[in-house]
Amino acid sequence: MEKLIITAAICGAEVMKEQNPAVPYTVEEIVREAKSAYDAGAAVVHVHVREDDGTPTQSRERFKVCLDAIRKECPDVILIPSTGGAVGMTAEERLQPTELYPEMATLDCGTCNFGDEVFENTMPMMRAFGKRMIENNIKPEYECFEMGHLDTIVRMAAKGEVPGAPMQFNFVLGVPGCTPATVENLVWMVKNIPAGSTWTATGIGRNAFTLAAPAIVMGGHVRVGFEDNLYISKGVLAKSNGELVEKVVRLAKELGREIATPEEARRILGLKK
Ligand code: KMH
Ligand code: ZN
Repeated sequence: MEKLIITAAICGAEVMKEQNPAVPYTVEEIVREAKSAYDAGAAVVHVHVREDDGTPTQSRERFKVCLDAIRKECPDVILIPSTGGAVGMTAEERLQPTELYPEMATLDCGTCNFGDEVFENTMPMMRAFGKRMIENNIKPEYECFEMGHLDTIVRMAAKGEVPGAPMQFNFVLGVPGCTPATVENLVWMVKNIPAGSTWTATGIGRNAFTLAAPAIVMGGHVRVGFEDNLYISKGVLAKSNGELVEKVVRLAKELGREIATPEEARRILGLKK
């Protein structure tokens, strides 16, 4: 089995300091959280950015400042900026980080309920995102919140509308209104990816670690972080993203899976850099 790639989703667009004071907004705070995760064993950081007051933004300039600042502290880390942004943003707004030519970026694979809101990813939007990533030579991390998202994106890849093999999927399970974070659902997802693909499991909220454990055993990879879960254990807020990554490292050690360095992760994901 390949070594385990741990991704840290350090801030997201929705969670706020009122929920956990360690949620980062400023450039300095974003770097602090990325470094805590990297030092703990994360090879990948999934990046959203905020204004200093916490407002989510997809500003190309803000992304550039944050990505450059993270790279200074974590020189070889794989950075996956978000093109999902926050619910309600336009496609053009969301695509801004792709103008910075990151080696990877997320590509969300369909419209879905997102709590009380609707996260819109229409077919024309996804074609535009796929075209941009093909043109800018960016490897997508295909975010699937629903079983149907997986079917959709595999068909789009077969038509050449989005980048194809080897595909990297992130199964984000447990968002209220989307596919629940059960082992059964994870197994269904994994059974339906094209041969040669890689995949990561992200369990939302209390499912963060209960989905991480089967992913470790099944040969997948794991994402944790404040974007997905604010607690280290029931009722106890995590002090940092690093603390969440450390818990995955402990689980992996107990289950006999080694942790991938960024260099090893690039090879596993088929990245050229
Ligand atoms: N903030 C969510 C609505 C992504 O990064 O690509 C979408 C999201 C997905 O976080
Ligand atoms: Zn995200």
